Amino acid sequence: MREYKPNEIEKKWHEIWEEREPFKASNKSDKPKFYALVEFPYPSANGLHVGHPRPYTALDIVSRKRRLEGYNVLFPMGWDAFGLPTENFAIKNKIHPAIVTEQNVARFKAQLQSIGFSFDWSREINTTDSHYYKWTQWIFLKLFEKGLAYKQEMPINWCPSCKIGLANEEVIQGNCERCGGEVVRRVKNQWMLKITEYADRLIKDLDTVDYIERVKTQQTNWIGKSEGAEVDFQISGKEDKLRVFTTRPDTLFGSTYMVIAAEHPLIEKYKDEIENLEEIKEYQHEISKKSDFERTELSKDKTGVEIKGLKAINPATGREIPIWISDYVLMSYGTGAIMAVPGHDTRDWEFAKKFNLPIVEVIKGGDIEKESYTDTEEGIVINSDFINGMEVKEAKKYMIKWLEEKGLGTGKVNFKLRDWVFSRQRYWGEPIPLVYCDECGWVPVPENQLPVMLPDVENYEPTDTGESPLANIKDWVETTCPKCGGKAHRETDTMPQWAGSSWYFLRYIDPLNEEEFASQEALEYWLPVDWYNGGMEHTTLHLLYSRFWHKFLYDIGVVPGPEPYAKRTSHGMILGDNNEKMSKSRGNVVNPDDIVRDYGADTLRTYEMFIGDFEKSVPWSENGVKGCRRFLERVWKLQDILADDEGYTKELESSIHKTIKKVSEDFETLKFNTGVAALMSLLNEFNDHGSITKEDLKTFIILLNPVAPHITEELWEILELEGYLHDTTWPVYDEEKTKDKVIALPVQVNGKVRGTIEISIDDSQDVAREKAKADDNISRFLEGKQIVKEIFVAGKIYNIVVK
Ligand code: ANZ
Ligand code: ZN
Repeated sequence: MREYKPNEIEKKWHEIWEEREPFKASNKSDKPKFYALVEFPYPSANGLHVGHPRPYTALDIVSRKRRLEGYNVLFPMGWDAFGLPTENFAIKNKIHPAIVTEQNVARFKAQLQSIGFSFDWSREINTTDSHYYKWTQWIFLKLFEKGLAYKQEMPINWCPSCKIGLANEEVIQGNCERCGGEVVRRVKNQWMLKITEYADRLIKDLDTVDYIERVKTQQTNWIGKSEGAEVDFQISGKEDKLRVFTTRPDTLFGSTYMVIAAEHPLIEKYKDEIENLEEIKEYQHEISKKSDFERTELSKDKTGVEIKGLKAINPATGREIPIWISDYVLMSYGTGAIMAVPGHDTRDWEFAKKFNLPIVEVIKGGDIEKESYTDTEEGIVINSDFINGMEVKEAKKYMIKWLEEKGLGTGKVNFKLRDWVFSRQRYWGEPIPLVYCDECGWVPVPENQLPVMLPDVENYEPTDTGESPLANIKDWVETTCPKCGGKAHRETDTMPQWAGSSWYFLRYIDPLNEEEFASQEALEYWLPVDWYNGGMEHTTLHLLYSRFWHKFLYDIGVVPGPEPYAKRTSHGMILGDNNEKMSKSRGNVVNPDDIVRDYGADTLRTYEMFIGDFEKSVPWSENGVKGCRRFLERVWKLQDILADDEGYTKELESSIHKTIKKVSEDFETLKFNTGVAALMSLLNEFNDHGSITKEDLKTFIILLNPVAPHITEELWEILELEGYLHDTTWPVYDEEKTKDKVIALPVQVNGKVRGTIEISIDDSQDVAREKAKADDNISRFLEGKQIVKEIFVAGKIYNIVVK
């Protein structure tokens, strides 16, 4: 027997696969289809780390299994290559971002190929390829045409160090997601996409897809649907009303003061009448530096200033109440003003305690001296005139009706979700295909002139004015209006990194199509994606954005269904061996290249799956890697115990059927670790048994193949099995044979165990009696005696009392 040399074997099989193309998907096939998708990587300068292969191996296993089960499988890969890190790296090292991208892609691709993933490389895509971004621009134009892209002065999150506007989602606890630096607010004219128009459907349609629960919950919370009412509070002695949004109209009688956001226009309007304008201005200035996140942090000490000289009237009680400003009320949500109900809202309660404002109990059940009572399920309304005694739920409805009848307010649904800031003032992104004409306004570049190519420039460094570097390229910017032929200039902002990934799964379906982003026929065949696995960190960004774009494409009739992904699962992170997140700065990054070189790709893959529960974060361990290598060595040595005859090993039959069942099920239910463990224990049984048939070994290597494809293909060849493993079929099990049927049942005679009988668990007491009588040891105690009592517990014990 040869030595197990993974590097040689793996290289050999990569060549065979490249030559034979067993993983190539066909757009015309009679087979059932299966579309497996993993998130395409951003090709950074760092290369892969061992976290990347975890989800890739998982869906590679599913894809390989499906092919053996007779499916036409699409399992593609590509590059999400626009974006800041590449641009920043390019600037720092004075290399064009396109060249940086090319180098990084080459490195990533070589790494992925060395691990032996069964991607259909003939469908490789790259978001920075103009043949690709032509269609990203095309989709943007469709959005623009339908009024879903608009330009607006926006206070945006500005990262002074990256010199870029960030979407809310890219600001993590007040800091830039990319560089970690502090984010400030700045007003900028930005392209926006109206994702809010799809908010309701984005929640509702989650019922139609098979996503793991935490993904559904996170998306639902992020979209944040709130049902309640808008209520008008008259400003005492003035024409104006102050409108609030509340989810608790049932507590209106308990509103003892109001709070408006610091930016609320009411302040500017009544500046001459506000007695403490100076104090208010000072407060406004103080909090203008803070992000929304900091302002609304629950734990923080409440601050605020009363607006002296203005009062509002509670429409339910008719009483005058004070108006305050505080940072805990945001201008960007609801109406930018609230009715404060300190008895039943935590933040209002803390604020009222601090500034000595009255607290009125209007829902029974708590102790509002100690804390606000916020339970909405149990409470009964009190101190509230005509709604006293009602349950909260009923009172809400009643109050909305009352407000509407009196013309004081209306029922209202609000969403936390904001429109998507779609402009970036950077170079390395898709140009926004619009031109501005003084006569015609914003005019789309005609479809037949797409793509609007990203111009080649000398200097793509960001400008301090916050304009995109494209603004400096005069002969690119200056153009003619497609509508009137007059002078016009191009939009110089580019799209955010999320643009290309919002529809990439569609392009894989028909990647070379020059006429359409994909042919209708191919889309009909492949969609929806059957299984999409990706990181939890993409739940509220990429996953939501791509669902939004897909719904839009569905609405304009260019994709066949309203949801892109039938199923979504997610993996846990791989941590450093010290249990910390892997990162360059912590120095605990493991490079898969090293593992492949020292142990082989099959060992890497096996360990990636065996490391632990797929859905949980787990620390890397070099010892674990070694254990998996030893397992594969033992698999290799199974050749040694191959029985000469082709005989059938009855003893192993049940174990084999059980393992087929276990592995088949585990690979479908994210239990890759226990699937591998089942193969390890079958291997132990083989060795305990001392010999195995070719047939049993064949079954074993097919089951192991999706996890460790190289060693198993090689063993297939060594065993001189027919054709190639990748052309064979997945084994089926016989449910009957997976059951532990025959057991050894202990038999007692007058309280003493006298022997055991081999009996099936389904057998009756009569069968047990016959077997006991037939057993030499037991029958000795029965002969010449009379059976007076029997206790038969199937599968456990058979007790006979004789006289
Ligand atoms: C009165 C009230 C009584 C409220 C009560 C809550 C409990 P969600 O569920 O997140 O939508 N609110 C409204 N606009 C706000 C803004 N711009 N900034 C900060 N807070 C705002 O929350 C809606 C509730 O948050 C609203 O209902 C309002 O307070 C507050 F017992 O109104 B409530
Ligand atoms: Zn014009």
